[in-house]
Amino acid sequence: MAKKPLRIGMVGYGFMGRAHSNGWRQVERFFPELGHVPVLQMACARDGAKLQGFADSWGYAQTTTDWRKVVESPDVDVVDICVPNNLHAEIAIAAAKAGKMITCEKPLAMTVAEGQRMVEAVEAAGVPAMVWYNYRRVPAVTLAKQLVDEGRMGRVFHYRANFLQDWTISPDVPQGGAGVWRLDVEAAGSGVTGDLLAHNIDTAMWLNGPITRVVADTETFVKERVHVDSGAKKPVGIDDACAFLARFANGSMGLFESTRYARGHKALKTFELNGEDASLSFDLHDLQYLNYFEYKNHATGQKNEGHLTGWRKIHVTNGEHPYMDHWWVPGLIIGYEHSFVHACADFVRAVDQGSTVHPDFRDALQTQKVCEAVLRSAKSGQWEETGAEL
Ligand code: SOE
Repeated sequence: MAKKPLRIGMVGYGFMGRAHSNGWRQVERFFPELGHVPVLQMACARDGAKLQGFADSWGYAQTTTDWRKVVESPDVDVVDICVPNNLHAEIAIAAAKAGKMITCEKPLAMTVAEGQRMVEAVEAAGVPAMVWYNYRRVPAVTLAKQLVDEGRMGRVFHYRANFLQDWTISPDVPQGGAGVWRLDVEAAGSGVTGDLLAHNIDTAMWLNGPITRVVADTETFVKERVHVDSGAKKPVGIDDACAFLARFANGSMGLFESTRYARGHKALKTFELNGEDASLSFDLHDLQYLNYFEYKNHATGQKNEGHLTGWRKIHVTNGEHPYMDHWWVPGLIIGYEHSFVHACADFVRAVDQGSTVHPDFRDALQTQKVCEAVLRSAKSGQWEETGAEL
């Protein structure tokens, strides 16, 4: 059967522009069963010279420096939004109104109110809309979800996660501009809460249900940084570090920490879930493994006690593991970039079938609600309700 093209209009060409472009390019080769083939149709960014280099290396057919041309183009089916957070809403809402499908980088928006408008726009237009919380699609993380859904954990007591980096310790790192827009509150909305904890919150709520309330503490260690646009020092408005306690709707306790000031850590991203019957844990540095401790088997009721009790380190590379039948032979690993290929595969499959792909804008809005409650709590010093529901 002839495959149909799915023409991608990429807005932005930074780190995520490359990660997504690679995903769109690879997916056809490794998921040949899909009915649509992504075509890199149009690339858009403000800097025309750099844009051409990006378009040439990835094979985009057209370029424009105006995102409205992407949204309005009859040659584009999917608008892929990879620009700083303060531009997500305007582009996504315009794309939805133009009837385009949308894939949007995380976090969804600057605020819950903005995210709500984005949800309304895509739901009114009835267009598929996915947010790139890519870590869900690391096979070991997807396997964790499978184990939870199989009912293996029993009553959940604890969920803890962290995401630690160290790249902004120097006061000489500026704010604003390529990459470091993440330090500029006007472009990013928040610091580690929206940039890093949002990933952890998305995975946490996917695995363990809604987070209902939070109490948080944040810190901005470097109070002023040069802004790239003006060359002058400006106050830093983002959170450099954030720690919060949480309660999930299922009664379990949550503990989350993120910072860009953990000297020696580039991307220490871990989570652990402790249930009455089992525990599981994941570490992004060892992303091919899921660690699983089974106390009581959910099917037989048999308890694992005695001298052979221990954690299993599951090498998630077998054909029966999520996504892995599309890659190499058992035992051979895949990496970070494959989580984006998997997102593309799931998105294209949903387009083929006319079904919904998660996390959609409504799912990502729930994460936004938790992020906002975290920042609210850091100001109020009180527990704050999140209003998140799934
Ligand atoms: C920040 O350094 C960053 O690139 C985030 O923006 C990404 O979302 C995260 O996956 C890795 O770290």
